[in-house]
Amino acid sequence: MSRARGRTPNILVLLSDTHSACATGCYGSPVARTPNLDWLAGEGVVFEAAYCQNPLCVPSRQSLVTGRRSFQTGVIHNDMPMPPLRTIAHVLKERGYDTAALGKMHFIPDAECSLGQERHHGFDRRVDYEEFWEYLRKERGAPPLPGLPDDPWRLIHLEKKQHHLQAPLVRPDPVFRNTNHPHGTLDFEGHQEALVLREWRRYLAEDRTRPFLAFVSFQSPHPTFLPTPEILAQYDGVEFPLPLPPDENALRHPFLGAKAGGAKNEVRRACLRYYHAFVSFTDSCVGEALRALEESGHAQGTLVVYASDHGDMLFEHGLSGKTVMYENSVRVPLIARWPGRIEGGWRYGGLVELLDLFPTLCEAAGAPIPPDVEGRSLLPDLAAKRDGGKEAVFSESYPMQRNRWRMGVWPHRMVRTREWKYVQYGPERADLFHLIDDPGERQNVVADPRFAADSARLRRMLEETLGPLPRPEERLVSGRYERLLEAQR
Ligand SMILES: [Ca+2]
Repeated sequence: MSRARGRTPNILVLLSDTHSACATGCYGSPVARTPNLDWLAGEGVVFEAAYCQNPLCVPSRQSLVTGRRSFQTGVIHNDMPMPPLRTIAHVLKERGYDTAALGKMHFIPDAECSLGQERHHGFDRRVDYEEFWEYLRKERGAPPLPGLPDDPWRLIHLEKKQHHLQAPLVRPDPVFRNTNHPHGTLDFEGHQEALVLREWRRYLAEDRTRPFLAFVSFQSPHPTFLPTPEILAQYDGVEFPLPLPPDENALRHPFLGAKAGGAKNEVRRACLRYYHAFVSFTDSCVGEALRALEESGHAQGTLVVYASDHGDMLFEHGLSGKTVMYENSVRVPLIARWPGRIEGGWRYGGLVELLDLFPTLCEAAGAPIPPDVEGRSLLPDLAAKRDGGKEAVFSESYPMQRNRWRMGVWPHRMVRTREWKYVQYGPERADLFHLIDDPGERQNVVADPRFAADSARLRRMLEETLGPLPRPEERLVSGRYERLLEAQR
């Protein structure tokens, strides 16, 4: 699309955390109430098959903002600092953009490398954990936390401090008494989203001659699940069917089996209720952000994208949480709306990856696409209303030190084509699912000699894109960072 056809657009990226595509009305969920995302979907384009590059918070986000895969950013798990790579904000700033990242970006500070000086990564404006902590203390009366510094440059597990600060404001549900996550209710004002949306309205109200790139980024629906009481009440009486019990493949799986099963059905049902209510909370925040955009008069000239960093298993295959390559964990919602430039109200069935957003936003802004980014711009397909997509999409996951006992030491790598999903767990184990005949991923056919050629072809595709199987990740973690972690124990 040539820029001559319109003004340089504003760009709003609405990002959530842990929102599985399957838990969205416009993705066919029979129970999720997501009226604002459904509205956006009706106005824009819904990507049916969008995949994150690493189903874990920090690596997924750093991949999205740099347009590179995890093995290229080197940020392969949550405790790793963001290296000084160029982000989409650096590139668009050179094109004349005002850049802001309001809310959770999950840049881990590299205390030794940057001495705390670089937390912006190209964004002119940041509202981050330290602003939220100050907000909780000064405006919500959260008590100080002895033993935890206010300086985020001295903390690695930023969310942990947030949960501690929020705890006195939370009303936990007794059903979760004996679980790791005491899900419950929390009023809107106790959420990071309250501050982020307030700052977003302020940002929109400022006089600005330059176009903006703004990330408005929500912590929800990441656990702990803390919907407001009003939104939780919308799910009163809703029946949440439990997924099928884990299949043979999952139970016997050397890396997933130990994680399968566990929670009581009563707790699972309550978890699903709280999760979906928290998704509805996210949806209401999306609605509020879009209303603010509309009221500012900018909506017509703004490209809006909604995405999430990864999903959640929601007890499919007996699993909860993320980091695995099943659909609930790696497939994410992705919706784009650009009034007047992209025809709305249709669904894009082709395979796409979150790292395609980097070149897409560059092209929309009229900025040159850096030659070394991995993704492919979606704009030509969107402009032509053409359902293209990639031959294959990829995701990586590197078991962290603390879950090695069940996930092994080797990287888990996925390639997905229209027909197949192949997951490699180091040199010794792989899963192969035929997604057309087996969309639930319950028949692992990797040992079936009829599909040996398919397995070999998919393994080659993995190596061509992600390189040869790397050594266990312990050798990829820098000694510098290990020492920092050690100092905090
Ligand atoms: Ca996340």
